[in-house]
Amino acid sequence: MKSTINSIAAGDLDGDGMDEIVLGLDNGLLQVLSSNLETLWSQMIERYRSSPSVQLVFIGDLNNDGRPEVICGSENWRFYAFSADGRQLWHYEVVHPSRSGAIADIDGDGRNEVICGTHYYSMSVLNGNGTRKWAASFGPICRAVAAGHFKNVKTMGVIAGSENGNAYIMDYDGTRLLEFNTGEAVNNVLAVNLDLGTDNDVGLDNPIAASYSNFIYAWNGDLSRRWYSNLGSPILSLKSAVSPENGQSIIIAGLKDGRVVTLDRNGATLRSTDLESPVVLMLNSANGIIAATGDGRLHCFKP
Ligand SMILES: [Ca+2]
Ligand SMILES: [Ca+2]
Ligand SMILES: [Ca+2]
Repeated sequence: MKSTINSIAAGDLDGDGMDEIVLGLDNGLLQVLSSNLETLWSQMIERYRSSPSVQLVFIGDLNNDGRPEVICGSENWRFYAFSADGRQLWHYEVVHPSRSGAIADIDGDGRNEVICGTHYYSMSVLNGNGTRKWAASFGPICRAVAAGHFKNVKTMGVIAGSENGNAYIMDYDGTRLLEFNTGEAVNNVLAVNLDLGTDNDVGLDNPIAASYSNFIYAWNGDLSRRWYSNLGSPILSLKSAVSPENGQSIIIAGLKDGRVVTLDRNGATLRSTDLESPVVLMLNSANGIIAATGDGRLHCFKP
């Protein structure tokens, strides 16, 4: 069944050491392919409050059995969880279409939570069984979420990027710690250990937000500003990696003007590559960064 692919994820669902591929399709199909691209299972999401279009897919262990489950968020106002072999486990109505999500053990109890960002004024955090833990109100539109150990190694904070131009940081229990206005939509956020590979590395992460305003910001765990940088074009995609040269963190930003800019851990530009078309998506892979550009081309390069 041909349809636009809205989201893609990869992980070893059956434990054979090879990654399966999870696709979220615009026609409502959630599809799991083997590493040689045979369909292992699929589920057609139903129409509910709106179209069943699958907006995002991700993978993580929800029930602590060491095997991943598959989570998807749909335009139909629901998030769904499926077992690795395709049985539906639960769905949860987040009220308004799904726009972003993540899985992480934010309260440090050894079990993962599911973070669900919507097109409306909310972001919900669910227990692994699909029941609600807490919700944060902001927005409209939660474009991106990431969880990291910002303050301590036990619990995690959540950074969310909103269409309203703000980055928000919440503590593990939903307490809002920071609201910062970048002036334009924040479509990408990350949690990255910027001290990795240095004498200052204590295993903590830094919240990072990238804006359509051309600016990228990084904070410390005490939420003081660590650095910011003007990349000269709206930031459409964002990834982090570890530099093979020195083992330190690097940030890779895909820009509307077609450049991919690699920043060091202090926000200084290391290099810039011109892909000549807006860099709409990037993916980390064993071969390097895979970038999709607006002219329909894929590029693979070392960051
Ligand atoms: Ca596998
Ligand atoms: Ca599991
Ligand atoms: Ca937990």
